[in-house]
Amino acid sequence: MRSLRALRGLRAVTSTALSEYAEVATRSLTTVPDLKSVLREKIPEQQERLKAIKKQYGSKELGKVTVDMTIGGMRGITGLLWETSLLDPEEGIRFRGYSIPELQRMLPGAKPGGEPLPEGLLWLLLTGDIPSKEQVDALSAELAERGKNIPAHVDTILTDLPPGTHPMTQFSIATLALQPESRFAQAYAKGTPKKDYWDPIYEDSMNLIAKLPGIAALIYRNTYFGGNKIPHNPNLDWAANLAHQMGHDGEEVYELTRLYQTIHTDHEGGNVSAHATHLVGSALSDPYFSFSAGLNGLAGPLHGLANQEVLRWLFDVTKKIGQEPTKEEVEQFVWDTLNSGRVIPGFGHAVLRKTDPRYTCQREFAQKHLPDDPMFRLVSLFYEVVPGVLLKQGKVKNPWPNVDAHSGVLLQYYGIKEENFYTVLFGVSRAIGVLSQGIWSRALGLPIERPKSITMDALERKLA
Ligand code: HAX
Repeated sequence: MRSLRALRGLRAVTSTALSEYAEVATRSLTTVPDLKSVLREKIPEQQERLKAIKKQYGSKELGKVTVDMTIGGMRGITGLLWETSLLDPEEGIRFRGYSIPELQRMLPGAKPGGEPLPEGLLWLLLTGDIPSKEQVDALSAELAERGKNIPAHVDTILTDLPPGTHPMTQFSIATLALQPESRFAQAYAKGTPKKDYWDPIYEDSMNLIAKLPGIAALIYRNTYFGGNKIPHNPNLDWAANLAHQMGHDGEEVYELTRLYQTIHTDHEGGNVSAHATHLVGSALSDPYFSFSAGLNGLAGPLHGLANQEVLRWLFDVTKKIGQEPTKEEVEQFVWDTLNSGRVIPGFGHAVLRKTDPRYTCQREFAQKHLPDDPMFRLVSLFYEVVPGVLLKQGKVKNPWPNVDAHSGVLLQYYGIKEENFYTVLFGVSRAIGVLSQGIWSRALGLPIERPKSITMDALERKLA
């Protein structure tokens, strides 16, 4: 079996080497088949599967669309094919069928029993297979190679931005500044046929994912440390390199970064960052354009920016009532926030109806590593109090905490105190999910997105 796999890998790697996009893959030749080879073998089968689904079920109904759904942000309309993950309102996210606790057990870590390496999740999202440690290590090495050089003009563009430019603005601009490197844009201009689109999209996506830790660290060091940069360490994995280049070293902060970067990757297709990336990519805009669009959506306070907002809100509490408020004081603070017309950041969700398992695994990390941290105790107190208040208020469909309610407190504990930067860390991770799906979208030949809109006039005419 092993030798058969090796032989298959050798054949696939040899054919990849002939491809015009394969320099990097050939540099990381290993005895196991590389990610692109494994993916290449899976694509025809999934193309046939989609064809069969269309043929057999193409005219069947998946559900009805009510006026409330149309007005309510297309809420609940099953209108997208998204292969990499699926969200269950009660259970939470499953990545290619695996829950977060399962992935914590099954995906290879930097050390046995450690947090999963996000490279392993990237492998899983692209192939549907749990990779071996050997495969993950080879992918880590490949990403390190692809990501080691950030073009100098990116730094120049970032440093020319006005002081105080939000890190998410910088992140989106930096992503677009890499667009001239797009292999897909070059291939399309040369007339590459549709069936081959996935290959340069794969190259762009992997190059972008590989460079994101360096880009994020560049923004971090420029914004908060006067541009004093820390070089990439080729011996560290992708996530540890992110923490390292930001200037935060140590096995625990590396472990947190690995967990953080794993759990924020994907949350099926309808959330704003995923959908925006998918939508823009469907016009055959390359991954630099489409991911930058996704980042612009992630920068909204109802989506990814909520992690920054949670921290500010917690600081507000400590400023107004001190580090150790009572339950009654917290309850009053929550009511005051609601009565002033604001949302409680980090609580609620458009799909979930239970505590987000991404919240739970961060809570478990805190219980293990920082049980006595005052900010963790405060977050725990909010976990006890907020759902009851939101239920009493009677508006929200889900009173439970989401992923953003916890992440900031963990980052603070390990010295990453600049809350304006938190959504960038989310964005680095989100690239793994949305770009993996982007590769599959092109491999499956998904068409340009074009839902129908309607005016109030037309709606009244139609339904009167
Ligand atoms: N605090 C106060 N009010 C809330 C609320 C919260 N945390 N969550 C929902 N509501 C309100 C809504 O604003 C809405 O009010 P109106 O009827 O006046 O418009 C009502 O409750 C019903 O909303 P819903 O159907 O329960 O929730 P939505 O699907 O409309 O919104 C949101 C989902 C996540 C945007 C919402 O819960 C929210 O604003 N939460 C706070 C911000 C936040 O944490 N965002 C991050 C979500 C996870 C994520 O994407 N991470 O990136």
